[in-house]
Amino acid sequence: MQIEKYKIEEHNQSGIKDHQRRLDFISSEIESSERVIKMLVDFQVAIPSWALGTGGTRFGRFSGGGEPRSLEEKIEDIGLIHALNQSSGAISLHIPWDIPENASHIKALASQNGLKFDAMNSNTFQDQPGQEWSYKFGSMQHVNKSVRKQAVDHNIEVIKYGIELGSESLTVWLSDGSCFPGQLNFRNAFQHTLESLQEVYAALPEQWKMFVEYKAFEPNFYSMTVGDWGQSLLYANKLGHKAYTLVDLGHHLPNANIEQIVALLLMEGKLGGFHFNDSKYGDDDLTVGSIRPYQLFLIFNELVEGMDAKGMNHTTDLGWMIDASHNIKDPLEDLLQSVEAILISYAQALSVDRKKLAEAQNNNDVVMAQEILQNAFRHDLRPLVAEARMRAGGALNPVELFRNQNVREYLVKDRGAKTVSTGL
Ligand code: LRH
Ligand code: MN
Repeated sequence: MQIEKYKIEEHNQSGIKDHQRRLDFISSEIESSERVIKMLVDFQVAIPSWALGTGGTRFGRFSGGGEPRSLEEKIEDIGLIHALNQSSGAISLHIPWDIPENASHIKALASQNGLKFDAMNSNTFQDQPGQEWSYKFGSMQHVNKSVRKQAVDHNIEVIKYGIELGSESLTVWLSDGSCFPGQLNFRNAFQHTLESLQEVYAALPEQWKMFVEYKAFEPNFYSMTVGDWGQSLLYANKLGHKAYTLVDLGHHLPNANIEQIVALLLMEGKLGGFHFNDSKYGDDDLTVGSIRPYQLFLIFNELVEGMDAKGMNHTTDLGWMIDASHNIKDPLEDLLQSVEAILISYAQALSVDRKKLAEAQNNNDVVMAQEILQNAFRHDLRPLVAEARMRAGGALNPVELFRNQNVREYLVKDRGAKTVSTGL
């Protein structure tokens, strides 16, 4: 389903007076509003191809209907999100859930929808029909060389699909690990995994990046072979300059200080990108900013400070991707809310008075340092995000327009109430 440009303009016209009033107020409050708006316009977040349907848990899955039945329909849905917010101009594919049977056709359809291909994702955490070797006891860590080779070959195949689509990065998340003490020799598992990743690394085209995604637990519940940022950094350092760590916000042990991890990985030049989501307990894959918006702001505060310290380009030098699963919300509304939360936190981080903060830090003025940070966090910068969206041709209020246009009703009528899309 397409949303015509005039529908978006009509929607913006009906909300322009209130928007302008709010924009004028916040622009009078913070002096950098124009700079922030310009940087928001350029900031793009990749949408995961595996999160356009209804997710579920082992206890149940409650389909919302109208889910995409093919990669083509997934690209249309992401195209619709991008038409509404002009901040979702990339799709991150998961193989084999979304194999581009006809890559040139898929590439053309994506560019018609203003989309490019971000990181490709491999999958050695499920056994595919007819697969020779099972990944029950792991993939790249496996004691059996044939299983490791199967996993390496799969990742090289994923790179091939990515090259055809114009992607320039591969995310490797390994579910490998153990569920019981004694099950695994940790050193052998690490060495096997490193050797396997080195074979995949050797197949990367010159300008490509490899993102090594870590996770503290699930589906293994005693050890994970890429279990935390330290292990991921160990692999990335041993692999070479094309290898980086990937931070999925839901992959940490309770109360981990993620913003400090981000600051150090950035300092080391080994932070590759993010899987944004939110969580209260485990890898809950909830809407970004829905549980801990202050943590998200603190992460972007370290990102802006650290990237500027290294002269990095905010838009292109890191992988900005969402990784979420929608158990009860409409997947498209959930993704619209997630992108909004990311842009709000980025805007708040851009509005931090860095000079004053550095002064407070150098004077051990703890109170003032907190005042400066929370002042930025407590500013309602949604009018800046809306203004950036409108200037880029998007809607002032994407979720409102999505609903006014009865998009889900239309998709259910067009695709059916029981369609199931591939993915989580
Ligand atoms: C693992 C993970 C990984 C994906 C999968 C869909 O929890 O975050 O990034 O491959 O979710
Ligand atoms: Mn992830």
